[in-house]
Amino acid sequence: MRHLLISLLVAAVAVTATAQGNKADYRVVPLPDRIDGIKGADFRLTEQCLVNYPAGDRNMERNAAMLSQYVEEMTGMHLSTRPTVNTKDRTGNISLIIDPKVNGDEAYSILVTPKGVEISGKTAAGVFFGIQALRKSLPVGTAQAINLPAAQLVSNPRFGYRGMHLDCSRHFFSVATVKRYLDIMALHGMNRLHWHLTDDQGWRVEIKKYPRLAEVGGWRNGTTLGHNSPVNDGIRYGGYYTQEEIRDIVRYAADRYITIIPEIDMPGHMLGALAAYPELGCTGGPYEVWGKWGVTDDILCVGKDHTLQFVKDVLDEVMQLFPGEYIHIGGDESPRVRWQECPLCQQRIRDLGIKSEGKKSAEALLQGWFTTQIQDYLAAHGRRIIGWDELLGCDVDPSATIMSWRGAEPGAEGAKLGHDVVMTPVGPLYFDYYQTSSTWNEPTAFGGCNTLEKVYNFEPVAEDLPADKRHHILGAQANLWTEYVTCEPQVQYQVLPRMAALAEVQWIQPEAKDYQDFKTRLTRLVDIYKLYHWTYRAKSLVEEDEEK
Ligand code: TNX
Repeated sequence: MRHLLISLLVAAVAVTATAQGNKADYRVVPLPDRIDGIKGADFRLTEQCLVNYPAGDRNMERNAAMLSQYVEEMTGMHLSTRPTVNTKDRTGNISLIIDPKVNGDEAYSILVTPKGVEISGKTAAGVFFGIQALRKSLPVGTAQAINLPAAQLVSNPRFGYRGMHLDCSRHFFSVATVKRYLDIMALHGMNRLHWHLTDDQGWRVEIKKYPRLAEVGGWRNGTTLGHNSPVNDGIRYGGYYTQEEIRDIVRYAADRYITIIPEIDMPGHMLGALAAYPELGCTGGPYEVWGKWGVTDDILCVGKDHTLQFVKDVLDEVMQLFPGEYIHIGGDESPRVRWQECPLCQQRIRDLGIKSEGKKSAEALLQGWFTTQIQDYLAAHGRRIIGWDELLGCDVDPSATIMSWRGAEPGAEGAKLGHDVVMTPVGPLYFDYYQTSSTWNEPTAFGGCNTLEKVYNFEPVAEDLPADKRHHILGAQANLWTEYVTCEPQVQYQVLPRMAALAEVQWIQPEAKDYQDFKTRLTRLVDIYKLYHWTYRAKSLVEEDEEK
């Protein structure tokens, strides 16, 4: 009897859970611009529904396959995909549609009526973001049917540049890890991966013309423990991506409408290359791939023509691998002490007639000259450069896009000078920083404190930026530097759930933002993190940090 009662009780709870759980909820992260209810019954999503896509459109075919895969992962229901030419096939099904009337290149519109679901975009990318929204509105858990309330959703991302960065130099991450990072970005509606591939601690991209870059520059003999302690683990560490692997990753990203922006950091952060080819430095070495963190004085010698040729050769191969418009050429943290003492660099300064101007030293302007050479070279190949905000101190051409990292002010300054700008200020967009002020039980991080709430409340466009300069703010990006990030679960922990907060910064209008409301919606997004066994900081969902 007692057993029967308990089983009945369990059954009753299970039934209620399914009844509640089997309804879609369109209040996802990022929140759509509009969710308008429509009169009429719910649409019932079952395994009988097909995913229609326009016949002959390869991108839409892939979109359909991905939607089908997502639904299966989330609910266990398998939906078949079908190429269609006829609009009457839409009844009872989900249809993916290219519709030039949708307002915005990456915007989506979702129409749910009792008769079917239509996900429309002006482009296949827009449809893909609509697919993500629909996917996120589904409850996680095995189901035979899900009710989708009749409604019309529309959303158009506020910014065109919605980025995440990943440093694969300080620590090296496998192809599978990078692909999962791209999957996480896709779930959050992001479209740019800034991939930091070279630095003092390791060169991570195969360059055929200079094989020692990866073979020698890709490996260090040990790594300091903690924040530059005197203890080095003495363990040889490294790795690199072959060109074939890079192509595979670029394709994987493109399938998710993510453009990869590779960063080859120059003229500083180059010890990996100097260890491989010491003639590229001012002193000639010997150099070692660094087992410490920070900024080294050893940088490229730009007094030698050979160095310029080397950089161009490397960029030739990089351009072959990465079809996107932008190449990130770094430019940050480049001490000029070697240049001050290097006869060849000083000769270059004289030959070019460079003179210091006010606060700008001759060596700073030499970096500007070097950057311009590279910028012109890339421009001749139809590419544009992005660089860190240090470039503002080197008189570079306004056609260079600036990444504002030392706070938000350099970004505003750059925009006023006519540069396009991506906002990625240390506070709050450095995801290598702690996400709480009480760090005792946290994995070691760089320092600082960028809480979920701080990220959520970030506003990329400075209030006092003149109206005619505002269009220069292309968007925002969070950076994951990996000095202290050693494995994939830690990569995920640092970015989740802060990426969700960033996604709302990138997608929705400031007046639509509401942190408390975001947090209630976030719990359902986290159900998806759990489904995929992604590591995330659970405490950020419940606790309020005193340091907001
Ligand atoms: C500064 S951001 C750097 C990186 C470090 C990071 C640590 C930037 C352009 N340079 O080299 O990894 O700080 O937070």
